[in-house]
Amino acid sequence: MIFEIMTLFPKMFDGVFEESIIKRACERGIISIHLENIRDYSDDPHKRVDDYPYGGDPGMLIKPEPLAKSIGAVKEKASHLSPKVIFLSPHGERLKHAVVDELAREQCLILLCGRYKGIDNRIRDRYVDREISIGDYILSGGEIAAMILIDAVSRLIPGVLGNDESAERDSFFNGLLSPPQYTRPEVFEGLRVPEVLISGHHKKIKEWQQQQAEEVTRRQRPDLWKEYQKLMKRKNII
Ligand code: 4F9
Repeated sequence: MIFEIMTLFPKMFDGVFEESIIKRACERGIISIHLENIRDYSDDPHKRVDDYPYGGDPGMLIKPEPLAKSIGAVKEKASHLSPKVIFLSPHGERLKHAVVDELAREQCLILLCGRYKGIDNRIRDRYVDREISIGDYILSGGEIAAMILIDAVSRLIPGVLGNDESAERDSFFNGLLSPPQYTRPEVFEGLRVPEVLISGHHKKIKEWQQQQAEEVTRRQRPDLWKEYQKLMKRKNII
């Protein structure tokens, strides 16, 4: 998977992908992350990329020309990978496991990070394939949302996680939150690790974990629980 990040602030990405799982995936060539500075595509003598909105609203917008040029250049470079243009924006559909899973099947994602008050809407209309939000709040720009998307998507690409880290046991993978986990010591501040986990009885442990996962999901995320129940009903019918 190639991630192409289009941003006015490439320095924000310094260090973020240089640790742990993402770093290893880059080194192994399973993913690569490229940065493009939108400002480099400005024809303006002062490299200006923003302008006032028509209609007199306060704030500034990113001009369409440097955006179109930068997206065009990257699309051409990656044309053999059928790149998808993703715009990180609070107007988009919410990023959740199912969306992450779909994106992980692509070969190249162009991540467009907006700044100021947004982008000229013609870019949305002409170039954006999918608009994605990480939640109902305003960030200073799309950069941090892009980092989150890259991290979550990368984890679902085959080979990125080692066996010990495998995604199948993560929350959301099977539609449930993961069950509680414990490590040594067996008693901590008077609290014991649930007996079943030290029993060595694998079938019982599995059953307990499934029951706990269902319980935690029902209590903490009734919305997910409803979806899970629907999914189970559908599976029983088939
Ligand atoms: C992007 C907010 C994705 C939530 C982009 C300001 C944003 C955002 N999810 N906020 N620019």
